[in-house]
Amino acid sequence: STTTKQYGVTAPISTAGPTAKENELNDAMIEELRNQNSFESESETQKRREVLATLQKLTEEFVYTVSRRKNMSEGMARDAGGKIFTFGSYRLGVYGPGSDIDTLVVVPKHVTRDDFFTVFEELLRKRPELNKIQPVPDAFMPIIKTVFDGVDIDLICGRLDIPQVSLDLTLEDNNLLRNIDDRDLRALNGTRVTDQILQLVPQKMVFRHALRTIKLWAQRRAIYANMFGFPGGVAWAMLVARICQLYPNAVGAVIVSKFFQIYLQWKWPQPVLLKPIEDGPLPVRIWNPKLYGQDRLHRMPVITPAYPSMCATHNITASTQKIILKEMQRGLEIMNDIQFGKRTWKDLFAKHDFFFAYKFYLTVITATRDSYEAHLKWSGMVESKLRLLVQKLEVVNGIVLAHPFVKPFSASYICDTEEQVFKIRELYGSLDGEKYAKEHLKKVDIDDDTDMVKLEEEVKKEGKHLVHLLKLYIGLELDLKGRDKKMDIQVPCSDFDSICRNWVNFDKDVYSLSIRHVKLYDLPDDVYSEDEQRPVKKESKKR
Ligand code: 3AT
Ligand code: MN
Ligand code: MN
Repeated sequence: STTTKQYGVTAPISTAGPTAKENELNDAMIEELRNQNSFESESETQKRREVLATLQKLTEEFVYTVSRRKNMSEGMARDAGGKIFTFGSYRLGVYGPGSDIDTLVVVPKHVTRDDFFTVFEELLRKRPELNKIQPVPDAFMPIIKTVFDGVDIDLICGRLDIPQVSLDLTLEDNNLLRNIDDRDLRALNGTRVTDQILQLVPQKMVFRHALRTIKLWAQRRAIYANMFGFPGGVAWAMLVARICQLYPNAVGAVIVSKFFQIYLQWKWPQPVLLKPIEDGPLPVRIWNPKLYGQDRLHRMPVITPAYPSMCATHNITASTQKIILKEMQRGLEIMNDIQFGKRTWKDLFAKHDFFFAYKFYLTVITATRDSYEAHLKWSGMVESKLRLLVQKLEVVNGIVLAHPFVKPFSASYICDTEEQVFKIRELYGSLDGEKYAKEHLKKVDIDDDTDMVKLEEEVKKEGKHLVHLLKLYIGLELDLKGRDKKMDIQVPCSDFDSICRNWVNFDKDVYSLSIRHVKLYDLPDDVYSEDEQRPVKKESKKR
């Protein structure tokens, strides 16, 4: 079945169907996705469906219970309904063995978020299938994280200004957004955006295959991370969806190839849109570079299709844009070679070379002498600000590129003395620090199951000190020609330091932050995987 219908804001570039060769290429792509463990088994998917059916029942019980408590009649309480929706990779159909299910619980107006974190939470806790539960009610996106019957489930709540939420409700209607608060608006947004994306692509299966390939490529190349200035899952999905609109009858492999071609030629900052930006009933801001100076600064805007439209890529900086385009160039070259049989899909998914690529790195180190929970808050806050440091660095004379790495590393140590605490905070992030820790400190591995209370008590009883550390890396490409081989990063670093120290809970006796240079050959071993050979300095030939 071919289509000539227009999807999106322009006519398609080509409505041609696949050639025999393109079908072959596509089969090879899907085969490689299989080899890379991108798909899960049918039985695991069946399990997800069962869990979702249970959660739907629990949602109805939740709404019923709250309704009864608020003196509704039996019949009215039943009719109040309640419905779950999904978003994220599960909804898009690009989930793999490790994916969670992002689930939105939609409730009528007499059920509150408070009820969600009390009544619904209680209902969950009563279930024998519940393996883990971690409610986070005070976050920007209030959430209950659970593992239910072995499946990771993220649950958020969205409350509508309607008396009943029936099973046939959809979230398309913009008027549903009237009279709800910002948190509810944000909660509904995830599902509204994913539903729209799926509606706006001509062939869902083609879109899914292409998106799986692009996601895996972006993850392996370390350019998948909204927080650090790269596109996140929703942005990558929209970028792929736009290419699907332009080639409505192409197979996934062709979409991937056109993806690289088109975005390399794109006249950035022209926005990527899946449909014309809609006006709506709320007094909220819609992305509009003509009206808002902030929106004009977006370098590679990718705009969400659901009202109120927003830019999903506002975090991209001058440096991360260069890195993304460089990776796309590499992608394009590999695609050409794949077509000529000179390389294979596996090559597209090769691991990044971040810890080989630069002569100089900066490492940002956070340390906490308090609970692990406090450390997660402090380091999480610093992580979320890292791209501000990148933006300050990339405008320094002599710095061509400031490349943030998308994955933090962490470790916790038991120190015998105050001096050791001081020392590891100074040296962590470098090869020397790694050696020091190995020789003098006791490393503790902390995960979800660690009994932190017990651990902290033991350390205290022995008169020792527990310190939690986290390190982030920024690769620096320098151009010091014609300069006196000096560049001043004092100002950006101290600015960043001040921003972080402004954190509401900051306490200098508990938390620390430092930024240090590390040369390529002084990087610690733990940034390399076992199958990687760390770079070795060639002996300089002295005459
Ligand atoms: P996985 O297959 O689960 O790894 P995903 O695309 O589903 O990929 P997530 O589950 O992390 O990724 O996120 C799903 C959506 O939830 C994406 C984003 O719209 C929203 N989201 C994720 N993390 C946050 C956050 N910290 N704050 C607000 N929204 C978030
Ligand atoms: Mn997810
Ligand atoms: Mn999630």
